[in-house]
Amino acid sequence: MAHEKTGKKVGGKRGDKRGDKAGKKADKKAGRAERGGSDAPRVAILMGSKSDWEVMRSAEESLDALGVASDVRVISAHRTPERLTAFLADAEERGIEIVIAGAGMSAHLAGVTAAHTLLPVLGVPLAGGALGGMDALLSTVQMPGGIPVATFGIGKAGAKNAGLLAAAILALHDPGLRERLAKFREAQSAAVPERP
Ligand code: RP5
Repeated sequence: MAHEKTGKKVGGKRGDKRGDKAGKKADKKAGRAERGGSDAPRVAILMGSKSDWEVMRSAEESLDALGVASDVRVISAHRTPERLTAFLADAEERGIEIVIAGAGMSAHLAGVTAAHTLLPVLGVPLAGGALGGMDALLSTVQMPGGIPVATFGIGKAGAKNAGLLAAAILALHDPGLRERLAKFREAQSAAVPERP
């Protein structure tokens, strides 16, 4: 279906919401520039449903904080399969180096993504449904040998860490990012009080 192939970005509502979105986008851009990063997305953040965004935005936030731009999409492995293959077909050409995929329930998004790309895939299992995320965790982590998915913890901490690990991988060949990552770790340590 044509609309599956376009893979619109998250949101895209009319009126005030569009204005808000444009403002937030401009803020993120300015923030990344301040931190010495760039606007060209190097990481794709995919999620199976718009309902996953509240959690998956932690991945975007951790990347933004390090000056790494990401391309955020709602793509379901089972509801919009063509959108997934179309997105992955030219992802590398567009500069994407790592894919983060978050999904809930019998979460096959990360596995199917890994089947269609040679890029590293970081899977984030999401809570939801009757089993509280255990279903998604097991679906994501138990990949048969041959097509790897690096799997994170369930929910926000997993999404945040997926963003941070993506940055650490990119930092292997990006000294500026490595420095920002080191500063982030220093600030994180400094923020831990010695006494409660
Ligand atoms: C998965 O099913 C999605 O990743 C989401 O976590 C879950 C429920 O999706 P919705 O019914 O909220 O769209 O595909």
